[in-house]
Parts: sequence; structure tokens; C-alpha cells
Amino acid sequence: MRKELQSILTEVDNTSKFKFLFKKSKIVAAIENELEIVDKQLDDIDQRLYFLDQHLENTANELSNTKEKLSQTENNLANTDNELSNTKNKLSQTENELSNTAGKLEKSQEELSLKNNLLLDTEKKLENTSNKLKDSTLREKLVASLIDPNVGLDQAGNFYFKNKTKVAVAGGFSAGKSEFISSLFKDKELKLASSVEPTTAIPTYIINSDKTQLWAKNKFDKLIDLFEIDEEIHHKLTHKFFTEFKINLKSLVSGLCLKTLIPFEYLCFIDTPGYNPANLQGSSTNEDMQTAFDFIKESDALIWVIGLDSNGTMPKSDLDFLRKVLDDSPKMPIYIVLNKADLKPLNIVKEIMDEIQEILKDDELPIAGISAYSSLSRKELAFYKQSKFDFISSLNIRPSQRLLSEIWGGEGRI
Ligand SMILES: Nc1nc2c(ncn2[C@@H]2O[C@H](COP(=O)(O)OP(=O)(O)O)[C@@H](O)[C@H]2O)c(=O)[nH]1
Ligand SMILES: [Mg+2]
Repeated sequence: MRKELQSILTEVDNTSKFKFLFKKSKIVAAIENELEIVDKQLDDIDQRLYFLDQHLENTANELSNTKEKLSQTENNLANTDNELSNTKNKLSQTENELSNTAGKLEKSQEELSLKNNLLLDTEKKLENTSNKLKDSTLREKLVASLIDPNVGLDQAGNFYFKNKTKVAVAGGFSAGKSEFISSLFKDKELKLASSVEPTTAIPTYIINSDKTQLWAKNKFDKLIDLFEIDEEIHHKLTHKFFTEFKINLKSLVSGLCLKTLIPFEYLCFIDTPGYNPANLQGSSTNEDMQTAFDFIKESDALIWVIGLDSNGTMPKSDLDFLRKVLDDSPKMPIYIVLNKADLKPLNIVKEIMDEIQEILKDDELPIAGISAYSSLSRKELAFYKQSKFDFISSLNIRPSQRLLSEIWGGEGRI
């Protein structure tokens, strides 16, 4: 526009040169005025342009800054991503290492447990060997003292049977005869050995004494103090011991005598070898019956034990046996112990007791009483006529000087 006005001004100038009658000064002034306005506007525009430029530049700067920050942030993000991925890798590595270590630990534990078992096995074997060695030493000592005619006390030794009333404890094999006698001991730890076969059982005589002693009578009629051989011998002379070392004790020893504290000063209990009733497996021979019978004949009273585990009544063979005893010794006091009464309900035990009492009455077999008893718990659950304690106590009086010479020889002293 400014150019147009300038050209107009130049035109006017030129025109005035041709001496036209023209109000030149007025026109020029107007144009110049216009020019001034236009110049001002132009200046304004320039200034605005300048501002705009500056604003643009600022915005461009800010944009560039923002871009830079964005790029930095992007970089940072990428770094963080990398770090994250690194950390993940490390974590996974650590997890693997941990799992490996756990596996190794498990293996080590297994190996340790195997080694431990091996150690226990070895210890057991060692203990067995050591026990065997000890047992074998015991065997040698035992056999040596039993077969030497010069070892042991003569019959006139320590024990006196002359003031004792002999009470035979008899009954079927495994009825609990030994356990019954053991239940009378003051010392609850002390027990008569439980034999596995009737043929291996040796008659054992039990008498009262302050000091516990175990004596064996050998085939030379000498008495051997078994506790002198080994203080724990009564725990060691088990069925296993005899079978393992192939010792037939019965062929070396004719009887055992256990002295221990019992509340019956004048009694000598005889733990007789049992016999198997004819209807049971491994039934006994007439010889077994005869052996039991001979011991009873020797005695002043008889306690007949019936095991309630295998019996619900009085076995016929028992009745026959008792009949034979009474035929031979009509005055023999007979007391019946229904042992292992803890194995049946009390009402059943009482029913069995009533039935047995009826049977004996019908068979005209006089008895001194019946006791339903548990030798294991030392408890009497019921009785007929009199308790077992009353019966035994009634026998516990100083008898006339009857000798046990038939069994122990000499003067009735051992
Ligand atoms: N539950 C129970 N078992 C008994 C009782 N008396 C003995 N026994 C068990 O019966 C088995 C034979 O006993 P034992 O005295 O050796 O019989 P024995 O052959 O007549 O001398 C053993 O295992 C005893 O523990 C008792 O009163 N109750
Ligand atoms: Mg026995």
C-alpha cells in the first residue's frame, strides 16, 4: 500500500512537472498524511510481527525443551525397563540358584538320613554282637557251674523246707500259674519266667525271704547260686536264650528255688510244669500229666489255675485230673483260680464261676473256694466261699516238721 501511495506521490510530482494547474500541495499533504498513517500501521504491524516472531521463537524453544524432556523421559523409561528386565533376570537366576540349593539340601538330608539309618543298624548289630558275646559268656559260666560235680552247696545248705506247707500251683499250660505266683511277690519287678513249651519247664519252689535269691539244683544234688553267676540271670534265662544256645536246662537242673519276699512265711509254693489239655495243639503226653500229678501228690494243698482267655468253663480234662487227685489224696484242699478275669466282662466272669461251681457240685468234687482273679493287675474280681487271700492265709501256719526230702534229698534242708 505504501508502495502504491509512494507511486501516486511520484505521479503527482511528475504531473506537477508538466505544469498542470493542480492543487498540488493539498494533494501531497493528504497523501503524505495517508503515508504517515500507513507508516504507523506498518510500524504496528512490524512490531506485532516482531512480537509474534518472539512468541513463536519462545514456543519453538518450549517445544524443543519439552521434546528434550520427553526424550529424556523416554530414555529414563527405557533405562528403567532395562533395569527391570535385569532385575527380573537376576531374580530368576536367584530363584534357580535357590531351587538348586534346595535340591542339594534335600539330597544331603536324604544322604544324612541314610547314613543315620546305617549308623543305627550298625549300632544295633554291635549291640546284638555284644549281647551275644555276653550271653555266650553267661552260657559258658552257667553250664560250667552246672556240670561240675565240685561246684555248689551240698543239700544241707541254706534253705529249710521243714517248716513249710507246700502249695502246688497247677493247671493247663499257659493258664497263668507262674504269673499267679509272681502276683504274690512284694517285688513287683520280679517275675517267674514264662516258658514256651511245657517240656522245657522246670519245677520252681518259691519261699519267703528278705533277700531275693535264685538257686538251681544240679544233677549232682548240689545247689548253685545263680545270682552269683549273673545278678540279672532271671531276666536272661528266657526261652530264646535256651533255644539259641541249644541248652536243655531240664537236663542240667532238676529244680529251681526262688527266695523272695512274700507275705506267707510258712508256705512253699511250687510252680509245676503245666500240661496241654488233650484237645489243644501239641497235646501233652501221659508223661506230662504224670509229672504234674507227682508234684501235686508231694504237696499239702493245690491251687488249680484256669485261664479265662481260652476257657469259658471248666475243661473236661481238668475235671478228670482233679478227680484223680482227690481219689489219690481225698483230704487235699483244692482252690480254683479263674485267672485272666480282666479279659472278660464281670457279669460273664460271674456266670462262668457259678457254672463251674455247679459242675463241681454235680461231680461231687469238694473245693475250698473259687476266685475270679487277674494276676496281671493283682485284683480279685469275685469269689465263691472264700477269697484267695483267705484260703492261702488259712494254710500259712507252721506245719508239722514234714521234710521235702523226696525232692530235695538230704535232711529236708537245701
Ligand atoms: N490278661 C492277662 N494275662 C495273663 C494273666 N496271667 C497270665 N497272663 C499271661 O498269660 C501267659 C501265660 O502266663 P504264664 O504265667 O507263663 O502261664 P503258665 O504256663 O501257666 O505258667 C503270659 O503271657 C501271661 O502274661 C492275667 O491275669 N491277665
Ligand atoms: Mg509257668
